[in-house]
Amino acid sequence: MSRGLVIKNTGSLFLVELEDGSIVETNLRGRFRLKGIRSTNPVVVGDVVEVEEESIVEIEPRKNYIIRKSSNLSKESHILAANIDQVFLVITIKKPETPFEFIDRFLLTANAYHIPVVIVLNKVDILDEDEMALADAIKGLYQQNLGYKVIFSSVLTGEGVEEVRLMLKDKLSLFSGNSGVGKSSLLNVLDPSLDLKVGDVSRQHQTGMHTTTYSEVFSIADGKVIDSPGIKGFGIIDMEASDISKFFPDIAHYARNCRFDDCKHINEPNCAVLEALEQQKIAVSRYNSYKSILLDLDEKKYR
Ligand SMILES: Nc1nc2c(ncn2[C@@H]2O[C@H](COP(=O)(O)OP(=O)(O)O)[C@@H](O)[C@H]2O)c(=O)[nH]1
Ligand SMILES: [Mg+2]
Ligand SMILES: [Zn+2]
Repeated sequence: MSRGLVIKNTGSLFLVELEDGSIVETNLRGRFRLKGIRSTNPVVVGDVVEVEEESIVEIEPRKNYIIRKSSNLSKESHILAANIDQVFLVITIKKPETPFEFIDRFLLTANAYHIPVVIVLNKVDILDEDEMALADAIKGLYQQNLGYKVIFSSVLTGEGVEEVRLMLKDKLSLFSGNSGVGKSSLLNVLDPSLDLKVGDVSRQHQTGMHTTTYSEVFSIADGKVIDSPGIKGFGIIDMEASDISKFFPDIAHYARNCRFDDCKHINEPNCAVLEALEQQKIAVSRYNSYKSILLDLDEKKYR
């Protein structure tokens, strides 16, 4: 039996990179299939598996995984990838502008999934002075206040690229972010042999709306990166209102002092969060994201 990492899944076949570096094509053994895992796909990229005679006979417990709900109707979920060490959230101030709410929703979900996030603020080469000041403020908020590493980068000048490269070493990483922020461009400068398509047309569009595009693990800069067309951001997973403030550490910090234990920090009396907001101890953008996510939840509940 040998141990390996699932690097690609195309339907019923799984490519597994064994510990000696060789890559084998495997399938799932019959009896293993019956093990009743409630997902449309029991084995995914990022899984560490035991292989015997070209069959996957065991999956090691996952430290995390990210899912996509198959559809509103079905209760089944589709697992996109497992055992992710870190996510690089690529954002830009312009061309395109990444909304704060997108960033905060992303951080919330990653937090719930227990996946560390590194924020890469790309395209700093096109920022004027005012926009650069905004970039510094974003770094102040997310790095100094919230503890996320923030790396300024530019594919054109090479700024930040080495820093990203060093962080990839020996890890399984995911690159996320809105379309057009420069994910493929960054991966290409990190490893030109990848030759990913850059520009407006995403690979998904090229292959047509209804084709399933498969996730794949690339070896790059002494590490591994998952390229998954299905993951741009990741949706908010099912959460209770109380979970949301828990995963906003800046809000949770003050929520302890609210008068009511179940305070939602919207309009309750003696709310320590609203007080902190007024005193500018909580960033307005963060509070707005929190509120918007909370209201979305309420809407879903009453639909
Ligand atoms: N000025 C500038 N343009 C960039 C940078 N990174 C990417 N781009 C451009 O942004 C566009 C989208 O890049 P792409 O890598 O396809 O983004 P993706 O959708 O996130 O994969 C392309 O036209 C790139 O040339 C950068 O650091 N600076
Ligand atoms: Mg791309
Ligand atoms: Zn409150």
